[in-house]
Amino acid sequence: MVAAASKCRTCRGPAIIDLPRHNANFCAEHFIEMCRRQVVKAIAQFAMLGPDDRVLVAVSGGKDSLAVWDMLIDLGYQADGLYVGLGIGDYSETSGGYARRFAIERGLRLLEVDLRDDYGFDVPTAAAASRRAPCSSCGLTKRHLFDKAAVDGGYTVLVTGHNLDDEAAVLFGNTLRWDVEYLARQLPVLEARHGFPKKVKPLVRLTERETAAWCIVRGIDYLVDECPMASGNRHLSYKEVLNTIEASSPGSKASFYLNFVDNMAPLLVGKSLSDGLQLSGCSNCGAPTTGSVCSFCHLVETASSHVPVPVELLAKKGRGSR
Ligand code: Q46
Ligand code: ZN
Ligand code: ZN
Repeated sequence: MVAAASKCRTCRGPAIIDLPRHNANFCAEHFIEMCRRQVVKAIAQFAMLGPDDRVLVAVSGGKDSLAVWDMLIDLGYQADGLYVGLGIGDYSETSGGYARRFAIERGLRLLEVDLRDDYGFDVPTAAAASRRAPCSSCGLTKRHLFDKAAVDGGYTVLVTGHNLDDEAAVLFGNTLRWDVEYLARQLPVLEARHGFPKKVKPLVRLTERETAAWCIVRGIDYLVDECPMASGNRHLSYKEVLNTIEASSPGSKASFYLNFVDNMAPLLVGKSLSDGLQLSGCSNCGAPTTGSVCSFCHLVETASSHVPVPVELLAKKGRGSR
């Protein structure tokens, strides 16, 4: 991770990580301090959380969601976790184990929803039944279940572990298409509206390499494997492109995303068509929707009556899209 003789920028002790975008190396203690500083800065800059908020963290068992949960607890917030079992074969079995162990070891509360047990289908079956890309059915499902758990549980904020690499890759895709609708909504905070909870992304100032290093230094065991249905996901190739640019020009990724948020996003306020949409309650589940039945209830109806599809059948098709 770092050259043997490198010294920490803060204390001049032996460094454990080099961060070219900060033109600095850090020891474990001061790396943790730097991460905390970045998260505190993001929370303050975008008014993400207050001391009285009841926080629900969407937890997958991967590094980002466990890191953000750990950081919020470390910073003194009251935060429960939510794990959604997506039924993606062994991947889901294993990821659930990491989330549960993390919660048990720290005495934290983890809510769980299981797609197959609670709704009678899983992500591979939903993808096949609806003829949608796996990540599209999965994303729709997660958004619905996260929102529902937050609202039903009386949580005031829903936290996700999206990091700088995730947000920069999504921004890159939206910019390639000049998709103003998505660009106008690509903010680290979405306020509560129309029955949706407030949603925040406290890790937007940290890269995925940094969240992985946070987990290693803090002794957090996380699922390293990629989801088997992620192959072909366009955002993975956008991340590669951005990493190539970052390697020759450190700091590009952060300025691409953070300067968008500071300089460009304010110009897009009010440009999202969805801001003006009239939403009513889904006639089946009550969730906010533009039609009479929400997309999730449509998906439940189609997928729960479909013969179960094993993950192996779809995993290699690489039709992912988030
Ligand atoms: S879990 Fe779901 Fe991701 Fe797997 S199917 Fe795609 S969206 S890649 S974060
Ligand atoms: Zn140090
Ligand atoms: Zn519904």
